[in-house]
Amino acid sequence: MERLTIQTRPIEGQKPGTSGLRKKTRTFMEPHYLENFVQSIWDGIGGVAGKVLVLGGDGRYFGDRAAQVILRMAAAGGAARVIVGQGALLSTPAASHLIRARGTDGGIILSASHNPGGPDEDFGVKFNTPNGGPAAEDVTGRIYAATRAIEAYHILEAQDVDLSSPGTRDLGDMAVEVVDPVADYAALMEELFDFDAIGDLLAGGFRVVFDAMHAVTGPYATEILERRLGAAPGSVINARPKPDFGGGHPDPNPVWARDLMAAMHGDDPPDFGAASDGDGDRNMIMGPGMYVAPSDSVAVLAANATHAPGYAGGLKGVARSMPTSRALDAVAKARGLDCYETPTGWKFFGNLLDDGRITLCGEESAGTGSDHVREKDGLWAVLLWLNILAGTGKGVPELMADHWREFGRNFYTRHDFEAIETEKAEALMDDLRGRMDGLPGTQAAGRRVEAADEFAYTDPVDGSVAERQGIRLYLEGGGRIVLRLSGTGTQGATLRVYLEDRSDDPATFGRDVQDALADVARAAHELARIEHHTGRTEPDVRA
Ligand code: G16
Repeated sequence: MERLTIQTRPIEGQKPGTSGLRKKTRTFMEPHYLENFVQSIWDGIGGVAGKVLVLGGDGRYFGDRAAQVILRMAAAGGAARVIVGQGALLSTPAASHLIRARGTDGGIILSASHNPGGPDEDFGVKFNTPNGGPAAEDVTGRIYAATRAIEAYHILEAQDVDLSSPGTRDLGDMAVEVVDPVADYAALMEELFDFDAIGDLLAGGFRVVFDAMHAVTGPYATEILERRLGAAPGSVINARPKPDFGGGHPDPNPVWARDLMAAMHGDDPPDFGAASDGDGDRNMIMGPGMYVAPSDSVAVLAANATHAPGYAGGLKGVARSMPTSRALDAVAKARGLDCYETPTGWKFFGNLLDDGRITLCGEESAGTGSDHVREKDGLWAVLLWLNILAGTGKGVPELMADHWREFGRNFYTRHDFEAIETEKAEALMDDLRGRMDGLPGTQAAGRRVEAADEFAYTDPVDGSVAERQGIRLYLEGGGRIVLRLSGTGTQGATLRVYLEDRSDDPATFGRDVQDALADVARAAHELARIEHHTGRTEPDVRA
């Protein structure tokens, strides 16, 4: 087998975003595009000679081809071993677990998360470090620098490696170890949760539905929920992973998880509903006729986690991304826990988890997780919910009602304005930034602005600083508006407007969320001059 050195040149735009490099699949399929980025990962981490890596992805279109290229490039770089999920499949949390459990030097995850898949849709490549978490800013910075200086990449000339069944194969001098993608992850879940209690709940007639959205969690959920916990066969729907996710967006929210919404809002709904996304790290939780907002979900999990054996000793602390609602802060305050506020991006939780400052964390974007891995984890959240429902004997609506009575309610929604011209989106942010200092004391939509700032984060563990992480406008009475531009889109810019309001009055807890936040939304439009800059009056998505 010959080791080829291919001359190349830097390709524009290979800067990793919120979570790795995400682009149109056709962009990744262009000559040298994938190879340039993979070589830059190797160069950014000081080479792969002698190293052990993990490789897998969410099964989207082009993932199988990309995996073969990456294996040949790892072999050419002198890697000792690559551990690959069978069929090149690994959910993001399962990859994080394997990276940690096998003591490896990191891994590559092939996914564009909740974005659709297919030749005209999205693809992504992300490097995770030996702690199992997404590479931190210093590492992604070195990778990006390497993409701008690259002159050549190295690849082995070889046939495809058989990834269709477990076993170890040679690729030049490198070992390719193909593993069952589910086994180790399922064993970890059995350590953390009381499978007997959950099994008893299900045996007692408690019905669940889990929508895998034709994405990677199908095999994981079928094994854990149906085979190990005894949920009725067919409880996992859309269970077979497909390269185009069956033509849908594998995004677990009320807009895209249509089958789940139909089941939970239909006649005789199941007691509990959930969905996960393309790569298995996000989650959506529902009760009969009821959607649980991700910001509420992380607060409920923090308040009740001790029902699960893995958290019976209590939590060290908690964290949320800045735009996530402050429902979690209310729990932390009542329980005497430290609560950290980080920029958007799971990578920012890594140091807090590694340093033992927090046990549990979550984000408004449907991500929740704990120190068991270094990624957010969709099925983990589902199992913790089930463990809590089994432990408390409550249903989802009852648990939520009790939670709001104890901690108050943070009404919360996110309005997304998608595919805006990048210059216009940046002009909006620049304009608001320029006017920010003059806003406190002014009124918008009948609400007084109390404070305004732009979020910057200093990591308490390593002192690294992340600036310009979103503009915050605080309103009198506990309201808050946050504006930032998404770092995961592949087309133009997405303006995210996060709206929150607080109530301690039980008479309001049943209000419709969009209604409850209508004046905060109007204030956001006025203060940020959204129509003036973008021409838009309505968001594309209300999450
Ligand atoms: C990624 C990050 C999350 C972030 C989300 C949305 O999730 O890991 O931390 O909240 O993107 O980011 P943005 O608002 O910049 O689009 P995922 O599930 O897409 O990997």
